[in-house]
Amino acid sequence: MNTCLVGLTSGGCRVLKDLSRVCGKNSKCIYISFDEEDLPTKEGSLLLKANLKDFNSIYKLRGKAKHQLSKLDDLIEGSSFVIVINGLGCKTGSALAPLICERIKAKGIMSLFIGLMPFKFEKNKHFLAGRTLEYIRKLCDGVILIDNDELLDLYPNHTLEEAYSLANKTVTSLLSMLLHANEYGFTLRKLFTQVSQGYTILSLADSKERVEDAIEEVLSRAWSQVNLSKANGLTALLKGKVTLKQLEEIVNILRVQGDDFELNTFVSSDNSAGIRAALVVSGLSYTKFNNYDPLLTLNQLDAEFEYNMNNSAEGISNLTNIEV
Ligand SMILES: Nc1nc2c(ncn2[C@@H]2O[C@H](COP(=O)(O)OP(=O)(O)OP(=O)(O)O)[C@@H](O)[C@H]2O)c(=O)[nH]1
Ligand SMILES: [Mg+2]
Repeated sequence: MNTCLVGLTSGGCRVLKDLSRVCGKNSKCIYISFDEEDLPTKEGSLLLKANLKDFNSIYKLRGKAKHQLSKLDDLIEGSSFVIVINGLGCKTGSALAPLICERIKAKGIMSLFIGLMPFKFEKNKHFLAGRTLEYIRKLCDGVILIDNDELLDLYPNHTLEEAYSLANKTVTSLLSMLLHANEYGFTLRKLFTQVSQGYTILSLADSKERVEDAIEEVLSRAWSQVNLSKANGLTALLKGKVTLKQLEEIVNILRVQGDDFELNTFVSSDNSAGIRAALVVSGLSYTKFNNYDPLLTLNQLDAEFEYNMNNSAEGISNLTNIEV
């Protein structure tokens, strides 16, 4: 399969730069941004031009980008599979992601979108991230989401740059297992049959000494994002030394998280000390990110809120009945 990796704007380019160290030989890497500093190399990159005043509006940025993206067609020519990596919620990335995904779809190329979701303290980005995600979901064959709130838990005492750097290493080392899937007996076709249904989240654990701890951590993070029992696919990715006995235990632990899902584990043995684990949870119709777009939750009413409203409505009518 001819795989092409596309990194969009600051976050997407940063992750792709790390990923290119492990996957660059087998896959073509394309960096796209309005900001020259995001592009680690000139070769195969698309530096989009815009005026300073265009940065005030997503709509203007899209207008500027649209004409310049025809070059992307040449860059992805001959690819049978494109992976787009993008941090959602900021203006430039959210301006570009739908345009890029539309273009890939129009060419009939299979695509996987890997979205970095904003931190909980980046509340102002949630709405845009939620809306963009909904749209992208319809364009791409699969969507894998990485919740930046996990970084907050994993690296609370690091700076933002340090946390990005540490997390991006974990993300890329585990993504590389998916992208080199055939080496580990897991095919991209299998991955796609899982991620093409509903949403998929990728939950990470920091390097741990014991496999059991890594699995426990990754499970508790996944549960904090989604209801695992509603998933229809679980894939555990492990990097490090795992014995057969441990593998059996892991499968037993994962099996009881739900009742009717496809379970896959794949292990990449390496000599590094410690174990890295990630969990790909797929086939989800609902994740916490659905709440980022309040329009998607219009039919979910807060009973407590309604009760208070009714009470205060009574209060108001009582007040209007008071004669003065
Ligand atoms: N995991 C991870 N998330 C990142 C990284 N860089 C940015 N993000 C997240 O991605 C989202 C978008 O951020 P950026 O990629 O910096 O935004 P942008 O698309 O360049 O947009 P502008 O701010 O307009 O330049 C935010 O929620 C960030 O928290 C990164 O290296 N790793
Ligand atoms: Mg940027």
